[in-house]
Amino acid sequence: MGPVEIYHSVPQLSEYLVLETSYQPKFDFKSSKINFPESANLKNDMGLRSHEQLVVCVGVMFLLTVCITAFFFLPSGGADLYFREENSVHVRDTFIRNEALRKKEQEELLKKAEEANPVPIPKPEIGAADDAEGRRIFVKQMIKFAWDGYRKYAWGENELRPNSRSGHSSSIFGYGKTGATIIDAIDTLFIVGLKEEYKEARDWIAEFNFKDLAKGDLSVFETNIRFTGGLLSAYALTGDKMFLTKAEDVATLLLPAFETPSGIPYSLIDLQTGRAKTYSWASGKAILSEYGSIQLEFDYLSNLTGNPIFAQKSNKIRDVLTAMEKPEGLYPIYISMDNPPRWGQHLFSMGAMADSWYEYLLKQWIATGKTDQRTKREYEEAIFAMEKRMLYKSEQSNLWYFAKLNGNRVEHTFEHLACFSGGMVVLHAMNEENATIAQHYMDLGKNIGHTCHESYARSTTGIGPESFQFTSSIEAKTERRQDSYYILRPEVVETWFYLWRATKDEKYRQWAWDHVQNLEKYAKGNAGYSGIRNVYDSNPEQDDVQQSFLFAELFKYLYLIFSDDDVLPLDQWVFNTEAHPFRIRN
Ligand code: DMJ
Repeated sequence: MGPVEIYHSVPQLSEYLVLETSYQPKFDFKSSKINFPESANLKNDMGLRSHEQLVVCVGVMFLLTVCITAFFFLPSGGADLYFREENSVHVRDTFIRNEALRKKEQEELLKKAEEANPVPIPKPEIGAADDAEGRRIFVKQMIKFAWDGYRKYAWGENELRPNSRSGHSSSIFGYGKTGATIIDAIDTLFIVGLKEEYKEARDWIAEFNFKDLAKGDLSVFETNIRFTGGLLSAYALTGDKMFLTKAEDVATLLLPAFETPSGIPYSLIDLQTGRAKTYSWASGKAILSEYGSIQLEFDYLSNLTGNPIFAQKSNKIRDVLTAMEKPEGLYPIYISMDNPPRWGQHLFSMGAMADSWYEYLLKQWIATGKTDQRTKREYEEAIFAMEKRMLYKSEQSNLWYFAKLNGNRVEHTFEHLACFSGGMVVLHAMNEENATIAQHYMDLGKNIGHTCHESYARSTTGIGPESFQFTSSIEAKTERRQDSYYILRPEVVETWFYLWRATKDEKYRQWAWDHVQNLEKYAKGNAGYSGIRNVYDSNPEQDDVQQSFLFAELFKYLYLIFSDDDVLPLDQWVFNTEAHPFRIRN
């Protein structure tokens, strides 16, 4: 399969030229004349004599000649290997023509920078971007800034500490340095047209040997959605087979986790020994969002490689769940590893530990070209049961949210993670033939998008907390210190993205832009972006972690919301839960 037909907007000259150029004389190639803008004439009026004008003219002519000669005769840097000609960024090529010289200059600059005391990085003029194109370019610049920090201070590590300027990792990655950011970011780098950055990431991945790098217990779910998913989408976007081989390697290493009596996989695996286990705190149980979010990647992988093993593993999980009785149609979070398995405690949620199970039911139906009717039916039944038992509207502001259920006890709390559900139901509406059902889910999606926006608007920073409550005294806010943080999560912007695509209501773009500005204000660190510890603090402390999903998800959705709809059209692409796009089958 060759590179796909993805609209790849060619970045404009203005992206690279930040200087105001309107005061410079312009060379008219047709008439071979130099035209001075009005402001230049002003100078004339202010006293340039004719021989001085002549000197300026000759000088400008000379400079233009040098530039044109350099443009046409210096050799190409060859960074276009993986790009179609129509996607190439010609303006930028002038910067990469003399690769050797550029590298030398870069090394010298780096040396100088390292010798000097760190200088605070100026914050860009965020007020300047006042249309979608300018905002899209601004997001691209944010991506470049965050990537440069990772590249310089944490290359090959899982994540970056943007303020300490060092590597960071969390337990989901084990304790090896497996370059999670590189793999999670590569599709975004490609989509936004950061060519050199993409090329460098691609070269690193070509040498990537997961088994050698991974150490300790890794999360099967996170490895699947970030690594297998990231590599699959890189393949889907570029047609570069290397990515597919790597995706298959990663997924193959996960297979021992599926060797359980029921086929429901363990949560953790040590790739060196193949030993797998559940979390120590989960009392020997597996977790719905984890074992339920395998099928999109595994099914796609089998489909692309012709190797049936992956689809067999994910279908087995689905079969086991189909056969089980669901309490009032709901899916509890915990399940035992026996055959047949038993549900654990009756805890139900649209957020943590449950979320992507529902998302994958819907998206698997879409990914199969809407042929998998069993999946569609199970999705509809699950959402219907949740609407019936868990959907509430707040008393004062009429804000809609899915509460949590513990047995029959209702907890009126909604998580940032659960905000993804607005986008999910909108995606359902966009794919639903029955107009009444479609309208119902479009309305629900709008309501959830609004609730999640309120959780942002009601905080001091304009950024929403990890989790918020609905009580007689507060709505869409939290008074719990432990729930007040924000770790660059994408779910709220994700929902606004789907709403934007479905409705074209400008308010969703505006909300996304507000978030961009708040990220600049509160989450921007020295060499990247960081989470913040308290969204209700006017001067919030940063947590010094640049999560890999910042690139995979938040940046991608922000970039897409300011792009045209033919950048990853939703009738051709479906996003996995880490926002890695996969091709929808015919
Ligand atoms: C991502 O890793 C995925 O979206 C996952 O499904 C849950 N949420 C995180 C980011 O918040």
